Amino acid sequence: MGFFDRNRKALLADGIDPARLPPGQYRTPRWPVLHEGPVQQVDLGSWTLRVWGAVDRELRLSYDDLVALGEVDLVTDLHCVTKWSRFDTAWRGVPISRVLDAAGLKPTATHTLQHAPYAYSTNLPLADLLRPECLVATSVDGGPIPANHGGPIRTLVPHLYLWKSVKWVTGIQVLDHDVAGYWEQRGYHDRGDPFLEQRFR
Ligand SMILES: Nc1nc2c(c(=O)[nH]1)N[C@H]1C(S)=C(S)[C@@H](COP(=O)(O)O)O[C@H]1N2
Ligand SMILES: [Mo]
Repeated sequence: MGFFDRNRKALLADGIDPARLPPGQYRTPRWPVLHEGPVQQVDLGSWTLRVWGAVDRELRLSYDDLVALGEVDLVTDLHCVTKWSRFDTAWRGVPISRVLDAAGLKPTATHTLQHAPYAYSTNLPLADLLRPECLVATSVDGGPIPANHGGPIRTLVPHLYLWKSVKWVTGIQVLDHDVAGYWEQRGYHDRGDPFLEQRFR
């Protein structure tokens, strides 16, 4: 029996439905840290989220503006393209759909680019970010998001590989066409559904 089969048996033994583990992934209780460039030290008091592009009103939300849009809690599994999955991570945050509603989407809006310092970006069809489980996250596992995991504020796009969830997020750009992000320019898949193993193009 190979490594991945043993991992599925271990899930069953823990009473977890192995169907939650996408193909080619293994479960880890750890939470690895992965990113390009240095860990960003972001001060919540001066943090802003810029929302611009194919919207009715460009926004620059402070942390208080963001939280005023209303937070939700959810528990999700994380899947990294480097093959680890972390189950049952508890998040709080503002649904990205509420942020985009506040900006007002133009009828031409079809795609998005999320932005972060150090030229990190990732693109997605608008429909993916509008899913209710996609958050501008403000807390994880009952506390602040650690800086090395993209805190104090990162996005969470849990139905896709984790490179689509942006640490230290600074902006969401709404577009009327698709523009490849940082990893997508380097051969990663445009969408990245872990259950379809959309790792690379
Ligand atoms: N700003 C920023 N966000 C990023 C990245 C990055 O390099 N910079 N890397 C992505 C990748 S490839 C992964 S796997 C996850 C890792 O998140 P974690 O370190 O919290 O596990 O962050 C994603 N978001
Ligand atoms: Mo990744």
